[in-house]
Amino acid sequence: MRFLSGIQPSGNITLGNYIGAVKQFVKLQDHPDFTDFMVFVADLHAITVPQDRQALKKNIRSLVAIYLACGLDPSKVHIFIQSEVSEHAELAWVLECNSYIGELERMTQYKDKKAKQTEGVSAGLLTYPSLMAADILLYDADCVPVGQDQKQHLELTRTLAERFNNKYGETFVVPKPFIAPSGAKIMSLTDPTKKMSKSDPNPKAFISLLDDINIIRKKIKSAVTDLDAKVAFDPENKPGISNLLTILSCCTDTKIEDLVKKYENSNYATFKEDVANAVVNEIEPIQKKYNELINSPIIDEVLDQGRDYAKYLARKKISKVYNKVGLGRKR
Ligand code: AQP
Repeated sequence: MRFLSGIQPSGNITLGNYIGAVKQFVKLQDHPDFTDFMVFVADLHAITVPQDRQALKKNIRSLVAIYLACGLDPSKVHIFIQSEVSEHAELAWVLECNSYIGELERMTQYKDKKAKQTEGVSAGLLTYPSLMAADILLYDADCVPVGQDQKQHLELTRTLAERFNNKYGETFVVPKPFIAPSGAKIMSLTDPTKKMSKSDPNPKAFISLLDDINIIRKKIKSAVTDLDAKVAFDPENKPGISNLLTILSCCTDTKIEDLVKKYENSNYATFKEDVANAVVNEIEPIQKKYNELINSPIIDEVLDQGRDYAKYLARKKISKVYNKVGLGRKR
């Protein structure tokens, strides 16, 4: 089975991206079901909203160093940059021509991001799911791990694959979603009803894996909770405390119900102190490795290998697609 996933370099990767995605990849890279494991930097997706050129370049390299620092092993995982494999954009165009505007406009993430845009909304924001479908279908990925928020896009990918296969003959593998059982969604620290996002304009809303350790402690101590003063798991009525319980559970590999028992007589200050310690214990070693890697030639070696491997698979698939659609010279 081929595993494939990517993260946008749209900011510094957050504790949410780490718990919901990278930590899962690191666990799964040793899973015997996966004969092929591909993780990329989704830079083409990042430009669907405005990006600063220098910041984008920095974030791309930084994300690769983070992947490695978190434990992705380049002898098991092909790591590459999406824009270095031009077939992603080529297949995205073909899939866009087989996507309906109505189905793209129905996507919740498009509606949310559109509402947040203060200036013109790019056509790329609307067609983002067709590019995501191209990322997956280009490699016949069987397994694509997604958080709840990306589930709708994966369903559209399945629809597009089936539509293309029906119209032009068997071409793509229809991918299955893979949703991590717990800790899949980490919420904002300032508004725990909203997802923690790396592009949140308020830096107090998220923990970046590259935040100074003291800042991380401060952000957790000032995380929005409630006046109830009882540590309990109730995402609807106590979203802030429930989010901190989820974070603690994921950072310590402890069940939420065991944590609720442990803290039933604790005040919020003690509980938050323990959450902060657990997050720091998880992030500090990653930062140490990151600092060793960020200026080392290893990053380019890993990316060259990843690009060559991805390009080899992608070229074969795009030639097949162009031929089926009738593009280019007669074959
Ligand atoms: N808060 C989260 N909790 C758990 N998982 C999360 N992911 C994102 N946020 C959380 C997972 O991280 C992976 C990569 O996400 P992405 O960068 O491709 O897109 P995103 O979901 O839009 O992430 P952000 O941080 O919210 O980025 P911006 O601010 O640029 O939109 C995915 O597997 C996602 O589920």
